[in-house]
Amino acid sequence: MLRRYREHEIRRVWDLRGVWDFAFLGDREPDEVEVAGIEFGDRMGVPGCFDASPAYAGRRGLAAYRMGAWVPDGGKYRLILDGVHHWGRVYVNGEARGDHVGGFTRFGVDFEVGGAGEVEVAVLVDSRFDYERCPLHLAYFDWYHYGGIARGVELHRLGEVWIEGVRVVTEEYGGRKLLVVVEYGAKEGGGERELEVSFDGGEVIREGVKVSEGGGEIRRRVEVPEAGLWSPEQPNLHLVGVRLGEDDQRERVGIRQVRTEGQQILVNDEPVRLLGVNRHESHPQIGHGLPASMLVADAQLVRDLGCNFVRGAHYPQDIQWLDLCDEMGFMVWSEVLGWQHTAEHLTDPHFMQAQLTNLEEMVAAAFNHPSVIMYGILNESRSDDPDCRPGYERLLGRLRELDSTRLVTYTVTRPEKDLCLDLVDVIAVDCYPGWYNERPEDIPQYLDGIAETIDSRGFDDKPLMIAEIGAGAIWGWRDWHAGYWSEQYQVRLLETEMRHLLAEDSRWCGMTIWQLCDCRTSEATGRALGRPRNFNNKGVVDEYRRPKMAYELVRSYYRRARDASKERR
Ligand code: ADA
Repeated sequence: MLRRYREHEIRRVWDLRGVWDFAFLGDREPDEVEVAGIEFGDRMGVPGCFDASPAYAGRRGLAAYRMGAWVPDGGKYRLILDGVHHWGRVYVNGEARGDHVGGFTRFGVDFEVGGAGEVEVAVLVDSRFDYERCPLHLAYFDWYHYGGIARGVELHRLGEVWIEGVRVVTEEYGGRKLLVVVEYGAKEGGGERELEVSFDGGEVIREGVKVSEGGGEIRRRVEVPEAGLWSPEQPNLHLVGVRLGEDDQRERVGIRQVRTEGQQILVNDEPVRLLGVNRHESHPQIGHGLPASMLVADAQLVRDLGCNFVRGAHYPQDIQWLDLCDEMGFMVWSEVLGWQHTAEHLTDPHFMQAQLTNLEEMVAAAFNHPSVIMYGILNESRSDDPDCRPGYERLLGRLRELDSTRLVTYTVTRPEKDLCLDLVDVIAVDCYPGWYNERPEDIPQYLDGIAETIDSRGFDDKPLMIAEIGAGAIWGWRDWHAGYWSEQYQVRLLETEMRHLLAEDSRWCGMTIWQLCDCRTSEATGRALGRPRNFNNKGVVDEYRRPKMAYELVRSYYRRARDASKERR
């Protein structure tokens, strides 16, 4: 999807972004809609979010998108959609081809055509909250769930045998030993195809392989002694190319190892201190579908702030964003969609299945991105409730099964009674001292108290970080009282917190400020009343990325901390 490198040199791919036909259908049920009967009286940009446009601002409901795609010959095709908010059903020539739940992950639908011509692609998009249909997006979450086709759409021509995906695993970073796993699909089996693997353009494997009917997996080991390693300071990247018969795929990868040792996180055996921000992928005029220019602008802000770490809160972020993180040397926490769930959800098989699918889709997208060093689940859910523990075990266990090369974590809000800390590699605490609780002057003791609690519970052998901390400030609101919502109060809290958490001898291995940018939040009354302007105002820049007073403060603390760790090396 408009990556920073060409994913295919042989496979034919058509970019379907542009202006599509659009109809807002409101409260209609998707099962009752006849696609052929829809009157497409309007148009909408793809990617984009219809409710971020003035004409449909704030409207939730069912919407329909349509476009005509040209196919040059008969055969098998795949439509790939990178983000449909938040439930979607895809039709090709009037026939439903597949549904998808959850807005922030890729899915595809396959179809066959008899010959060259135009095919009608239609997508029903539902942004209403409906637990039965889509338990991943719920009304009470603290962000605005925009609706629409928010990320790119592509059409791929597939042959008799096609590559489903390529995963490149660093097996031994010192020896530059890689495992290349090629998943493929095949209409028929028994045939032989040529497999070619290249590294930075140079052939490393060429051989014949038998393909199995329906598909299968090919695993090959390669050694690339000359390759540079990926690290936050030197983010070297390499292109791994795979050709299987008439199909091909390229992946841009980094060779590195992530692990923990005692209280430290190590990248290539070097301790790293995480200096980060939480990032929502949201903009009031664009919704969730940020164009390349905005992604780059956000990445430049992260770099300018001196950060080396970003938490993708609270869902898998755009693949193009991960590409930027890879090349700019940011470490990333990639998170499964979720927010403050209780046992009611975690014991519900319907919810758990949706979580597992979302998790699998996230891992598939993140796998070859060296920037992603850890995965997170279930933001601020009830990990202190014994009824929730099986859910945590299941999701974290599945993450480890799918990808054992990364760390796993979740955010802890009740450190004294949390019941799942043994399941994670990194203990990550969310707290808002001086904002929701405690007095500003008590912040250092409060933070020390959390660390002592964790350690005294026997987890002093694990890295401990702050995943969220911060304060709200309305851009431009400066006041002699320097109280709540003023830019000065945000500065006061962040300064106290950063000074303490980033101290040389700190127990904390990192921190992520809540948050990089202000973001629109849920329209639900309870939430709106506690959030001036209906925004979560804890950004160090506002929703238009205009800096608040806190920006300079954060920048100076993070830059100093980075310089200090460079000196130590
Ligand atoms: C929580 C949550 C964030 C945000 C934050 C806040 O920690 O994870 O999404 O809601 O609180 O602003 O209070």
